Amino acid sequence: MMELIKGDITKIEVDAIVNAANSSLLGGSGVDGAIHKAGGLAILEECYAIRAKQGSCKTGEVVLTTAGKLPAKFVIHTVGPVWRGGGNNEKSLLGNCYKNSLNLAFEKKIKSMAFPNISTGIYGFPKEAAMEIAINTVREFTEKKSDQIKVIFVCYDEENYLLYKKVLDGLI
Ligand code: AR6
Repeated sequence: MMELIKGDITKIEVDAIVNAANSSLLGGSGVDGAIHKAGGLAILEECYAIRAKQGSCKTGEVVLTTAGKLPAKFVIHTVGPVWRGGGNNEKSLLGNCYKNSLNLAFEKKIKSMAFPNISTGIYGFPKEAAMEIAINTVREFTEKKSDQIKVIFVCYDEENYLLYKKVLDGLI
């Protein structure tokens, strides 16, 4: 099941929210900064522990932490690709962010999760192409693996919201 919300992902009450992190896992600006700021130090402490164990998080991969003070229970941190013109595997790497987040949620028996528009801010991924990858990857997961997870796309900016709305209005 897919839903669309315009707003701030730190306010969403779901089992897991997804963070558009960077490979250091140590925070940044954008949605990453907002999540660490609202969630408090517990998230960062777990990120440090994960780094100590496995090193950095590669593009397209995911790690799971507590959500600290956020209304969500968990944060799934994923590292989106930096857009470098499209010839550097950016599209499949972005697909991996969604796929790996969904698979991790499935493993952890998560029933509801919220995605931000990964890579479409500082990392410069074209928004329409990113939206198509996000929706298609979730659809494919729903059809092939499980339709038991409620997926909410949380768009912060109007441009992303309208792009998602255009497609999802025809689907949900
Ligand atoms: N809730 C939901 N979405 C948000 C929020 C929020 N509170 N704030 C921003 N967005 P970005 P990236 C949207 O730049 O492009 C960080 O420094 C925003 O409108 O946060 O993947 C990391 O540490 C945009 O559509 O992430 C990395 O270094 C979307 O979130 C780097 O930025 C993603 O924008 C990652 O860049």
